[in-house]
Amino acid sequence: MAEDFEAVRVRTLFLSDLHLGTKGCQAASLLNFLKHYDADTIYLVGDIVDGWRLKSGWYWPQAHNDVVQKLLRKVRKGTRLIYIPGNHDEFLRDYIGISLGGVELADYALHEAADGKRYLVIHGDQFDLVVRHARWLALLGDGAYTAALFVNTYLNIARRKLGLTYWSLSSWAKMRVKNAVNFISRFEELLATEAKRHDADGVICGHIHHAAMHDDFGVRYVNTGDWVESCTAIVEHYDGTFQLIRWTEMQKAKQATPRLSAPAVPQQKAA
Ligand SMILES: [Mn+2]
Repeated sequence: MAEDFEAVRVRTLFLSDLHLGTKGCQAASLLNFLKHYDADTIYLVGDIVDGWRLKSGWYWPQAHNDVVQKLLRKVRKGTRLIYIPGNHDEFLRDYIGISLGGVELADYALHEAADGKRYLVIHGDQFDLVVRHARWLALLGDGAYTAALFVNTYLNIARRKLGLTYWSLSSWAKMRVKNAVNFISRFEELLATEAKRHDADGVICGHIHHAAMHDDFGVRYVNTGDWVESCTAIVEHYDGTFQLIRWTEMQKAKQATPRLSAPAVPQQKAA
């Protein structure tokens, strides 16, 4: 179908935390965004399909299907699609390293930007346990940190096998508003440290539903946000610059500014 706009082409598009399969997913908005942006490479940075929610009751409206179809259509047209599963689509972690219908599945990726900078691309849930227990883990040292990462993975698998709902970081953070700020900053610092461990210039992650882009911890920290509340995405332009897109706000701003080519509205005379 012909649209009345031309899609913006970018080098890379990063999306995470779509939570398709839940009522919270803003699929219509996301579909609209995907119509406006085309990319050479798309990274899906986890929690794309919410397997935990789907298990407890099927919710899959047409709009969610449309999003999947739109992404696959881009793949058919030549976009490289890399899917890095998160904790809510952890069932896909069993398929890591293989390609499903042109979609590459990976645990994490190292993205090289146009300017040669390297970014670790990872969902981020791997660090939940460490984020929550940072204080005593720091006291126990390096071994405890590695052990916590290991335990985190197996704890989640065990919870899944037992049919328990996944512990959600974002809802936890919201319940304790006072702690949320500390929590976010601890998460950011940990992910920045992980980027350094990979000799990368930065990290691109999701998970905490809090879009951001800064250099507060010595390397670039980029968080893609989510499509449940904030409707955010990260794009890399052809010159290697990154942009945080807040789609809802961008759409509102566009509506507020009349287009130059728009026909003049005849002035209505008062009756
Ligand atoms: Mn997550």
